Amino acid sequence: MTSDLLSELRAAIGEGAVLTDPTDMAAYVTDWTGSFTGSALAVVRPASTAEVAAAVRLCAEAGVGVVPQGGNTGLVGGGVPDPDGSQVVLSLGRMRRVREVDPVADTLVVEAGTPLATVQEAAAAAGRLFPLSLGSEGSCTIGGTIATNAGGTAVLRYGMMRELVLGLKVVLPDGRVWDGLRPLRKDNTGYDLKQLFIGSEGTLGVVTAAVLRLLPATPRRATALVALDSVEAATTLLPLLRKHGGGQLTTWELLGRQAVDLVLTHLPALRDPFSQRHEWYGLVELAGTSTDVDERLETALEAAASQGLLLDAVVAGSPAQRESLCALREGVSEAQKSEGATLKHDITVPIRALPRFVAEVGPTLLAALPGLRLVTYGHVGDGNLHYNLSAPVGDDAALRRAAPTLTRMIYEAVTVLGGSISAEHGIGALKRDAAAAYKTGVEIDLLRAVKQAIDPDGVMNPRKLFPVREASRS
Ligand code: FAD
Ligand code: 2HG
Ligand code: ZN
Repeated sequence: MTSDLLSELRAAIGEGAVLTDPTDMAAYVTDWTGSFTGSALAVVRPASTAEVAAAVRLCAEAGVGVVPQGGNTGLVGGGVPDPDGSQVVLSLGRMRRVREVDPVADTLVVEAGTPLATVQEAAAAAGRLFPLSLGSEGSCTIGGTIATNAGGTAVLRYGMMRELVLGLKVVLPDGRVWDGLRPLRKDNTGYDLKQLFIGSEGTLGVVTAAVLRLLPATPRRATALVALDSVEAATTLLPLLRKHGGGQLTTWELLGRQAVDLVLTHLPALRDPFSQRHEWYGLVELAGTSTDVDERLETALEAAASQGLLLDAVVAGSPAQRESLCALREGVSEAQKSEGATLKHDITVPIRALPRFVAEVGPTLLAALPGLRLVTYGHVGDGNLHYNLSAPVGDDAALRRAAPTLTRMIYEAVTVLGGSISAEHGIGALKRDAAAAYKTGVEIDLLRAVKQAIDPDGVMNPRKLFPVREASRS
């Protein structure tokens, strides 16, 4: 049975596009965090939508689950197979072409396996901007950013991936193709089908191509790192930055002391730009076409200082200085990974509630596990914190033991404040049980109904997003 499927896959998409050797498959079965390692029946690497459709159809007929995978940078274990070796990983890695940039429609058509950075470069070469911006942009793919509805550091101005997609081509769980690859800004013909697939984490189909929106280029950037005494200062500053930013405010990010310390420890090329240590930092960026952004940033910082909201500020004086300031923020994931056991919480609450969340939850966690390190940072302008935990120095086991309790404390506080346990990374395998516990019965019924309608046999990404008991096939 299995060998029949493998022969049929080889016949459909080519001998070299079906990997079965464990060494060849190794990079596809472990996630970026190293927390999820699975085992696959095969890794298939189709080169076209027709080949994806053929592969999915064959797997569906054989009753084998399909795990779509892009750059494998996901942080919730959604793109790697289960450990039982029963699933096929479908990598989009060979579908990496920017097919068209249309200056009239202001759109870009791209294959799903194309790295995000390639799309940013193609937009820039055409004098336009594709604004999605993530630390993983060199490796993550357009298909992955669509499947996770990725966010990043420019959401404040441009929204998440959902707001940047106009059309999609998707291979459905039975191998049929939905061709919605249209550049239309207006299409009120019923449910917006593409939005169902955006953020569906590979559980409804395989995205093979997309039409993306382009925006005006913003070559001039004004960037500063500011020192703050509290999270409240960061949330209080937001309306002020917005007011003075005049629509050009793009980024407002928070960095806690522990996050900065980890970056300075593990990325030794980076320096603390301040002579004094501070508890909190904000990274602010305005982007536009002229020196107006510099003037606006200066005015905003002066206004903030006059209201006593800033302890200090460093304004980037050159592109290289901007890179170093941004690297302090972008480097946290990598630095924390190098520090040992990590427990990630990608949470969001209404922005006004962020100071209360941080003030109330931190002490309860530290009481539960003395020595715990609170690595708090993230997209404060969106109300989204990466409320990550690092083990007490030298005691990874303690964090592992306490993990369920600590996570429960955090998610309960998030729920009380009307927030969400996943702001941008998704549910995947990491949060599938938690998601079921923290969503309402009505929400779960609706999610199940959508899954059942589109993938009744449970072919796509089994045991992800939904709790294990709901999976109907391996
Ligand atoms: P993968 O990891 O391969 O897959 C992710 C999910 O999408 C899986 O469920 C998979 O099955 C599904 N999938 C992948 N491709 C397809 C497809 N073509 N069709 C259907 N389903 C598919 N995320 C943010 O939102 N904001 C950030 O700021 C951010 N920063 C990051 C920084 C670092 C250093 C790292 C390592 C990760 C970061 N991420 C961030 C998380 C990650 O990069 C994003 O979730 C990204 O969108 C994943 O893209 P990928 O191509 O790597 O997808
Ligand atoms: C970021 O904003 C990413 O840097 C990654 O979303 C967060 O590693 C993390 O927990
Ligand atoms: Zn993030």
